[in-house]
Order: sequence, then C-alpha cells, then structure tokens
Amino acid sequence: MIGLDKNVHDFAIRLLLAHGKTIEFYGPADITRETTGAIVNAANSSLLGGGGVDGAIHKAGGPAILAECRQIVNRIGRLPAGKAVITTGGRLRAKYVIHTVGPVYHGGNRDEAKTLASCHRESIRLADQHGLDSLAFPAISTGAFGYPVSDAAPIAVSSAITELSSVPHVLKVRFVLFDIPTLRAYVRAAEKLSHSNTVPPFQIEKGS
Ligand code: AR6
Repeated sequence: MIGLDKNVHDFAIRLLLAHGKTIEFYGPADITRETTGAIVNAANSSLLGGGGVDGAIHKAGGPAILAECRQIVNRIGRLPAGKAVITTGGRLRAKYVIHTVGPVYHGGNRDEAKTLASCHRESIRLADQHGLDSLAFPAISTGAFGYPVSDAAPIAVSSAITELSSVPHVLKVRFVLFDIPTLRAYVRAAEKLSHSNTVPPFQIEKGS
C-alpha cells in the first residue's frame, strides 16, 4: 500500500543542529529494519532477551546477538539500568546493536528520569566510540517498563540533543517509533524543546 509505505519511510520531523547533525523522528515504523550503523535495544538487565522491541531484535537478528550478550554477562554480570553495551547486529541491516536498560517506572521519584537520560547518553557515546555516524532509538521504557510516553519523550529527546551535540563522530540520531501516539508525543516534545534554552539550539524541518 503506497499510503502505508509513505508513513513507514518518511520522517515526521527532523531537527537540524549545529555542524550538520540531525535528529529524525519516524513512525509508525519497525526499528529492526533500520539501516543506521546501530540500533538501540530496550533490554533488561539479564541481557538474555524478552518481549517487545527486545524480542523483535533478537528474532530478526538471529542467535549471534544472544551469544555475544551471554559473553558480556559472563564478563560483567547483569547490566545496570542506564548503562549500555554493544554487540554485533547479526542478520540485521544495522551492523551493531546497542543494548541499554531503561528504568522501570515507579511513579517518577526513583531517579527514573536520570536513568532514562543516561540510557540515551551512554548509547550515543558507545556508538561514537565505535566510529559510527548514525544510530536509531526506540521509545525506551515506555512499553513493559511503564514509563508514561508524555514524560519519557522530553527526557529522551533532550538527552539525545545534548549528547549528539558533544560527540565527534555520530551525525544522525533517529527515533523509530512503533505507533502514532508515541510518534506524536516525541514530536511534541521536540517542538516544545525548540522554544526552551535547556538544550543546544536547533531548527525544525517538517517531513511529509
Ligand atoms: N520497533 C520499534 N519499536 C518497537 C518495536 C519495534 N519492532 N516493538 C515494540 N516497540 P518495550 P521497555 C516499542 O516493552 O518498556 C522487554 O521484554 C513499543 O511499542 O519493548 O523498555 C525487555 O526484555 C514501545 O513503544 O521496552 C525488558 O524486559 C517501545 O518499543 C522490557 O521489555 C518500548 O517497549 C523493557 O521494557
């Protein structure tokens, strides 16, 4: 269907930052089909897979990803929330998967916002350390982990803007959002941030 393809492939909005860096918002879309250098997985601390986007990534990428996750767990133990590690992308089009663990939402008074910001910061840093020029995020913590999307979106977007502005290699961040309400929440968060002085300045380009 042409209409559906248009939705899947066209960005909703794009943020134009200094030095040619961009942040794009896509949806409804499936992150396992992304062509960025890395895709970010909303994992859990066991790193051994699960449902949601985690299950979809392991299913699409094949067993090589889980094998590397096991090696990482053998080396460092469980991955704390807010941290990130990198594995192969297996059969995915993206060369790497960056696994990060978002906070479980308990009402907002257990440093959930700090932890969610850290997921985005650490993932972008890790991609940068691997010399990647692009990575794609899902809406971390907003599914099984229960973070309200309207609260998670401004944290995710502002953390991405701030970190992208300060790393040397990564030029593009994509938010690949699975459903329209989530896409809308992220776009709204970006529009609000464009009027604030809490993040480095950017222009907004509308998609189709
Ligand atoms: N592409 C993009 N986004 C997706 C996809 C996909 N293929 N599939 C789901 N989403 P969740 P969390 C969206 O639950 O809240 C797992 O079991 C989904 O609609 O995947 O961080 C892990 O193992 C939602 O908007 O992640 C952990 O135990 C977003 O991805 C736990 O869930 C996040 O939903 C992590 O929970």
